[in-house]
Amino acid sequence: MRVAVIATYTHPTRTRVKEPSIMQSGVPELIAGLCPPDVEVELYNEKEDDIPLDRDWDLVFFSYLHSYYEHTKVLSTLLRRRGVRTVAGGRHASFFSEDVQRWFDAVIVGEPEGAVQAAIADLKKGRLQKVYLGVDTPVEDIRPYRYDLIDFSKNRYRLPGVEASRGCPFTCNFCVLTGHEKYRYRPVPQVIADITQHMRWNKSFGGLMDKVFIFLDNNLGGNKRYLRELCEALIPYKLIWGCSLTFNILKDEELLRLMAKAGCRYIYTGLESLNPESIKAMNKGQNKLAEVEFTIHRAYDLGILVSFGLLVGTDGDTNEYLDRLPELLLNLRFFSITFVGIVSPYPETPMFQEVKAQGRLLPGTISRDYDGYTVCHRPAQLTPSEVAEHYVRLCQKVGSWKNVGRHWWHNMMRSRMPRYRGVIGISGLEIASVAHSTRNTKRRFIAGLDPIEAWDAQQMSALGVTPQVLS
Ligand code: B12
Ligand code: SF4
Repeated sequence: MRVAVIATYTHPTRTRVKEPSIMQSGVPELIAGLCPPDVEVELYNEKEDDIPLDRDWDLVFFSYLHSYYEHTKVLSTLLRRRGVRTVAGGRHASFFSEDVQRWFDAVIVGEPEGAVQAAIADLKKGRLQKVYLGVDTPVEDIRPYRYDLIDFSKNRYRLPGVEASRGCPFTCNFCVLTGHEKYRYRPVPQVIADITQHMRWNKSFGGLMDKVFIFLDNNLGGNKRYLRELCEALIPYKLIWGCSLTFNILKDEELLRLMAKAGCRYIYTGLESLNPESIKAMNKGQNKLAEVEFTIHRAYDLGILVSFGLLVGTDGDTNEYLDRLPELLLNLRFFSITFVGIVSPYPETPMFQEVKAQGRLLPGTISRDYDGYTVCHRPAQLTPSEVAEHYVRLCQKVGSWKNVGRHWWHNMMRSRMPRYRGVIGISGLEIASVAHSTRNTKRRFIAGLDPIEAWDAQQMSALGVTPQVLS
C-alpha cells in the first residue's frame, strides 16, 4: 500500500511562492511514524516544494491550517478524481468535521495516534470509514518521528523538530488551543531518546546546523519542574536547540541559566503587544511589560536569543499606540521579531464568539482569510483599513535590512556561548522574512478585498469547490 502525508501551504501574499525556512510542520514525520512497516510512505511539505499530483498513491493524509483549507480541498478533489482516497486531520478538520467530509473521504477528529493506524487497516479491508475519533493520546504513546524521511536538500534551512508536550496551560482568548487541548508532557527519557537516537541532523552550510533542533511545543515552559528535568537530561549531549514558551519563564533567571547550559540558544515568545490595554484584551496576563527590556537583555547575556511575535488589531490597540510602536521597538534595541501578525478570530476561539456576538466580523469572511495576515473583524478602536496600514508599515520597518543590520551589530558579540553567533546570523534572515508578506503590493490585507490565489480560484470553479464562509 502506498501512502503520502502532505502538509499543505499557501503564502501570505496570496501568490504561489514557496518559503523554505527553519519552521516546518512536524506532522508528516509524525504520521509516517504511525504507519505500519508494510506501508510505503512519502512525505511532502508544500512550504518547500510543489505536490506531484500524478503519483499512484492509495491513500493521502492531509494536514493543514485554517487558511489552507480551500487549497487543500482543491488538492483532495483532484486526487479523488484519480481514485486516490484522502483523509484530513488537524485542528480545523476536528472542529469542522462535517464540512470536511464533503471534500475528503475521511476525517480524523482529534489526535492521530491510533486513528491513523485504524484508517489504514480499514482501507486495506476496503472499508474506510467517514469519521475516526482520536482520543486524547496518553503522551507515553507518542511514537518517534520518521526523521529519516526528511529531505533536507529541499530546504537547507530546515531544522528537525520534536514534541515534548502537547497543549498549553494558558487560555489566551485568540488562541486555537483555548478550551480544546489539555496540557500534557512526555516522559523525559522518551524525548531524549527521540533526539539522541532517532533524529537526523541537517548537515547544510558546512555543518552550521548540525546537532541543532527545535521543540515544536506551543509552550515548553508550561511546567517549570518538567522543563528543569528536561534541561538537566539534555546537558551531556551538547546539542543546540530553540523553543517557544511564555514570557513568565524568561523572568526566571535560574531556569534560563540552566536552559542556556543545556544548549538553548533561541526562545520564541508571543509578546503580542507593547500596550498594556491590548495585553488585557487578549487575556494574556502572564506578559508583564514593565520587565520586557531587562528580561531580554539578561537572556542575551546568557547566550539566548529572544524572538517575539507581535499582533496588531486587538481591542486595546489605538492609532496612537501603533504610530509609536516602531519607536518603542527601536528603543528596546536587543530584540528580534520573527512574526508580525494581524490578530485573527479563529472560529473555535473565545475571541470569535465575542466578535461574532457583537456583530463585528466582516461580512463574507472565508477560511482563506483566517491566516493571521488579514483583518477579519472590526477592532474596538480602529477601522479595518487602519489596521492594514499599520500592519504593512510595521512589517516593512521590522523586516528592513537596516533593522537586520542593527540586530547583527547589537547581538553578534554579546555572548561567548558555543554557536551563539551562528544563531544570530541565521535569525537575521528570519527577521528579514517579516517583510515578505507585503511583497504583493496589490494585497489589501482585509477580508473580502483580496482574491484567493488565481490557481486555486480557477481550480475551484472548474471542480465545483466552494469556499467555507465563516461569517
Ligand atoms: C511549525 C509551525 C508553523 C509553520 C508550519 C505550519 C503548519 N503547517 O503547521 C509556519 C511557519 C508556516 C507557521 C505559520 C503560522 N503559524 Co504556526 N505553528 C507552528 C508550530 C510551532 C508547530 C506545528 C507543528 O508541527 N506541531 C507539531 C505537530 C505534530 O502538531 P500539530 O501541528 O499541533 O498537529 C497536531 C494535531 O493538530 C494533529 N494533526 C495535525 N494535522 C493532522 C493531520 C492528520 C491527518 C491527523 C490525523 C492529525 C493531524 O496531530 C498533531 C498531534 O496532536 C505550531 C505550534 C504547535 N505546537 O502546534 C504553531 C501554530 C500551528 N501556528 C499558529 C499560528 C498562529 C501561526 C501564524 C498565524 C503566525 C503568524 N502570525 O504569522 C502563521 C500563519 C499560519 C496560517 N497561515 O494560518 C497557531 C495556530 C494557527 C492555526 N491556524 O491554527 C499555532 C498552534 C501556535 C499557537 N499556539 O498559536 N506555523
Ligand atoms: S500562551 Fe500561546 S499557546 Fe498558550 S494559550 Fe496563549 S497563545 Fe495559545
